[in-house]
Amino acid sequence: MVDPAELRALGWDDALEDDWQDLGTPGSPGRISRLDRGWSTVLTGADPADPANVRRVRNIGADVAVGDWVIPSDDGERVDHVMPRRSAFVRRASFEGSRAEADTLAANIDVVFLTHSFGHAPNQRRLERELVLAYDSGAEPVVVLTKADLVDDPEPARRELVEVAFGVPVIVTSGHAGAGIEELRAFAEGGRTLAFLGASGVGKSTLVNALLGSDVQATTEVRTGDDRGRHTTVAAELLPLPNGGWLVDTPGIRALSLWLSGDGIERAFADVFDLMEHCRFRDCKHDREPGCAVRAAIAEGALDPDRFASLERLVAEEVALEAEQRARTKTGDRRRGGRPPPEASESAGSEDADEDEDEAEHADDDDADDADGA
Ligand SMILES: Nc1nc2c(ncn2[C@@H]2O[C@H](COP(=O)(O)OP(=O)(O)OP(=O)(O)O)[C@@H](O)[C@H]2O)c(=O)[nH]1
Ligand SMILES: [Mg+2]
Ligand SMILES: [Zn+2]
Repeated sequence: MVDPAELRALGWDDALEDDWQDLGTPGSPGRISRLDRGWSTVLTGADPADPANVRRVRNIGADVAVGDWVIPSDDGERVDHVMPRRSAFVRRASFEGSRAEADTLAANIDVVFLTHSFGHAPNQRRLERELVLAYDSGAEPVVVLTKADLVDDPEPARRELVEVAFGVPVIVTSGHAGAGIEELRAFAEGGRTLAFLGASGVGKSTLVNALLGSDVQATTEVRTGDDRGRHTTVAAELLPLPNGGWLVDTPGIRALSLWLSGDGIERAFADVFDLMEHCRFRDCKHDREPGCAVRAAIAEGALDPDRFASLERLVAEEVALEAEQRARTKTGDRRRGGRPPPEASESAGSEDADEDEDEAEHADDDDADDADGA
């Protein structure tokens, strides 16, 4: 049943092949293109328009996200295996209040487009946070500025984002004017998987349609008055690009809270960590210590104090989250009767997250989008 060429066109690679061989080549691998309550749509060939390439598989109890490679049971009643992820974009689900739950927005993404609109003032703090999440996800971040047709000169806003992007490309686009589309498409070369991420109404689906060359995804006007989006896209979906490669459109997300952190903070704030190396004391708190390189850089105007405050907030958030996750792991251990905990970044709490996906998105849109950006 498994056609290797079809799987390759879906993004299957040598690493996945090795993992599958290690499992003893069970079943027929497929890739999840969308999730509905309790069900996943699994592609087994590159053309989703061909019904022979599409399976509906129950995913109750499975920790899965759009973009995942899975081995469904033959009868489609279960997901038997979720293949190891090359990357996963995981945030803390906001609807759980104080409880730490993971929400995997998409898996096996090669390039994540952090999408901002010229329709709003550039938001450096939001981008910093997105860069941390992107680095932690394992995907390569690219900053995408949309709706360039709205401004006479895109340069000032672009430069503000470049200031905190530190070498990450910042691409100016307009879905309406067709600008920057080929630059975006180039990131899919070699059959890679791209994903859009950003607030509602920034124009993600409009760019998706421009890349697909047809109006596959619905788009809706932003609200008059405040320019906020209406959460038109309600579920992530994996879509084939006409010349190879894949694209994930995602629902707009208001707030991104950190989940498991690797070295995302260190990478997104490499400039500040470099400065810290030059503080006189190894345990410098960068407050009032003599010889503090961070304070010196702020005094000289070489480091934006808001950027440093943003870093301190993210570090505090990470520390609090790690404490929560430790507490959670302990509870989980008791529940599982001493079995080893699943790898936190992939499994913790995600069953709930999947089932509550709709609520998760709606919890986000209650409040003003981009409240942090206003
Ligand atoms: N002027 C201008 N408007 C745009 C452009 N791209 C999108 N828009 C408009 O912005 C509104 C929102 O666009 P969408 O593509 O639906 O935004 P989205 O990011 O997918 O929003 P959600 O699905 O809610 O997350 C629509 O009215 C679009 O026509 C653009 O390049 N220029
Ligand atoms: Mg959309
Ligand atoms: Zn210091």
